[in-house]
Amino acid sequence: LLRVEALRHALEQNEFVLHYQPQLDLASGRIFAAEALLRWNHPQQGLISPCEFVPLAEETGLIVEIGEWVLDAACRQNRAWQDAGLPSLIVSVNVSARQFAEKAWVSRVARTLTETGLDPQYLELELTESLIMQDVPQAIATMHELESLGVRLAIDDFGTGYSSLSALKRFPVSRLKIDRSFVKDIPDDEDDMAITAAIISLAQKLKLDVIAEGVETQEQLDFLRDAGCNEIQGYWVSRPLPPAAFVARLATGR
Ligand code: G
Ligand code: G
Ligand code: MN
Ligand code: NA
Repeated sequence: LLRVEALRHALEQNEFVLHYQPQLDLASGRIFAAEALLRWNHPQQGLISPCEFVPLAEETGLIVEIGEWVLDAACRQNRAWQDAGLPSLIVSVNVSARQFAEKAWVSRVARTLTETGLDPQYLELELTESLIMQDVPQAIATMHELESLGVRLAIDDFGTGYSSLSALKRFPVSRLKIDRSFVKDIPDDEDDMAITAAIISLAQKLKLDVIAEGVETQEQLDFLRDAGCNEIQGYWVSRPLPPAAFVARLATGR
């Protein structure tokens, strides 16, 4: 049984690590961004998926501290890659509702950018639709504060929540991430294909970037490209990779 003390211990012992999943721009054929994904490198059990500990961290509120660690580590890593002469990338970080609701969060983001020396345009924060919908006016206010810092905002798991299209227009976000549940059954499920194409066209009309998640096959990629989606994330490009493997992948040029 996982206890919160074990998670706190993991944080103190620096046992959390980030893996990076590349995002491919189909027009240029380049990896232009990466999503930072948390793992627990347990001394006995090895790598543990966030599905196994993020829920407890959310329940107990420890996700706030873990999230601060994630933000700091991702910004630090991205800056280190730039200092090493790698092409500049956007790194996106998942934000939990508890973290987003913290009073001091925006100033914490600002401080992390200053401390790590990362140019804010290379940080993207992924907010889920359900996080935003918990308190729309508050979320919009916080999003505007984050926008003023110069960071990018994305809506994660787009299509699975209940954000109305009129609300979407008021969110200062730069891109939508199409949830992988819609991508998974392309090209077999006509409804999922219709929904995916509709999200892509909505994004285009609102002048937002749009990325499809969970792309695993050439057929899915072909459908998405034909529908006008130029950004791809998923096993077809790469699994999430430890930093060294991610850099090796970047060095291949695509
Ligand atoms: O990478 P993976 O399958 O293991 O991620 C599983 C889930 O954990 C995803 O829903 C992802 O959004 C979430 N997750 C991964 N990293 C983080 C993180 O740094 N913070 C939060 N809050 N959730 C994360
Ligand atoms: O909720 P979020 O979108 O942050 O979750 C990202 C999760 O999706 C990570 O756990 C990651 O490992 C997983 N993932 C990434 N690409 C694929 C894919 O192509 N197929 C499947 N099944 N899972 C993926
Ligand atoms: Mn995500
Ligand atoms: Na997602």
